[in-house]
Amino acid sequence: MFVFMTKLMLKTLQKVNTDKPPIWFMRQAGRYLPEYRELRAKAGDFLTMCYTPDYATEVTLQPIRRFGFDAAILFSDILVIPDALGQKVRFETGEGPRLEDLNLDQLSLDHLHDHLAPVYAAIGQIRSALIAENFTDTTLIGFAGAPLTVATYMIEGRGTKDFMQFKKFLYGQPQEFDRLMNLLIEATAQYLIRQVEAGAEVLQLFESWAGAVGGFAFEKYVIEANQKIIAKVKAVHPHIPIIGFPKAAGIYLKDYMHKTGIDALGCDFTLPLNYIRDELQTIMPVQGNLDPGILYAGGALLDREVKNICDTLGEKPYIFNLGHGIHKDTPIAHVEQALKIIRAD
Ligand code: 1CP
Repeated sequence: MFVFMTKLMLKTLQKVNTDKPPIWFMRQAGRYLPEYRELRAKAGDFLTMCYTPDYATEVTLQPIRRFGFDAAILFSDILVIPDALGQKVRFETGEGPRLEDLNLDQLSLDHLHDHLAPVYAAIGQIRSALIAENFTDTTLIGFAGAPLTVATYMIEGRGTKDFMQFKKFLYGQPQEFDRLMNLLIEATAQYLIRQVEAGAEVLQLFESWAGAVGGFAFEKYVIEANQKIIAKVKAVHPHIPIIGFPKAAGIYLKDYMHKTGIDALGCDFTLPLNYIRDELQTIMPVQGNLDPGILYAGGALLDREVKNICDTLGEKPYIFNLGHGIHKDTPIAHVEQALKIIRAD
């Protein structure tokens, strides 16, 4: 008899209650793992890792082998999109991303899929590796940065704390900014559609810098831009679950949830658990939201906070995750401590 088993993560996204929540951690592949650091040293360059399917597959699998997470996330970066559009990106060790000066006239969709072909190949290879290594309940998440977040890097040329060059462009050259956003919307939608075709089972849109704007800019460049991408993806793949992660969106969160078409909300660590349970989890499944700083600090507080998340959100579908990416110096023992509590609860 053919028995159809749905994966834990997919069940939760279909709003089915499960005994235990699926678990994965944002940025779960990365420098806190010695096996990652070893491979990174061998590859030499971060983007080489992203664009070499063997490396990307290996690194994606590393946290799954070590911790048995319920979801694997494609090893790549949100900045492969500017790179594929023609704005060269490089990563200096310990310095973060550097992008060459933005020139809108030089960006184009023409080489998008050629450039990203290794990423699509990696997705297929990761799916095969998960099966070969018997991680048959592990769901593969594909992802992209949302346009506003990616645009902050394209305009600033690097990570920023105050977003002032970005805002000067957004508010000072609105037509040019719209041109950039429209290009990113199209590129991101096409990229995500191809990821699904290559084997991604869930998608996450990282709007990590949603909290950088408010008012009309939030409405247009966060909500509308995310909505357009999701509509384009769902027009081709209506059943693909999409998780939105609009970090620090505060008072705009419910609007974001109702208008973008996401299936689940990634909650950042600033959101109070009772608010998530009473106001957000009543709308759709939620994901989150342990403060990576608490995971880094460890101790009795980590035990309490993890248990509190499980107890507060456990009545309805939720995915255990962090409220932002794991810090690179996080002790592995703290990850194990958190997992023990979630799994025992
Ligand atoms: O080895 C290294 O030195 C590179 C460190 C690193 C890693 C491991 C970067 C550079 N990116 C990544 C991988 C990555 N990035 C993943 C892989 C999958 C996983 O989660 O395991 C994902 C999903 C991302 C997404 C990403 N990149 C985001 C959105 C999530 C978030 O943290 O808010 C952002 C903002 C980036 C940009 C970026 N890439 C890398 C760095 C250091 C940064 C942040 C730069 C900054 O703003 O200071």
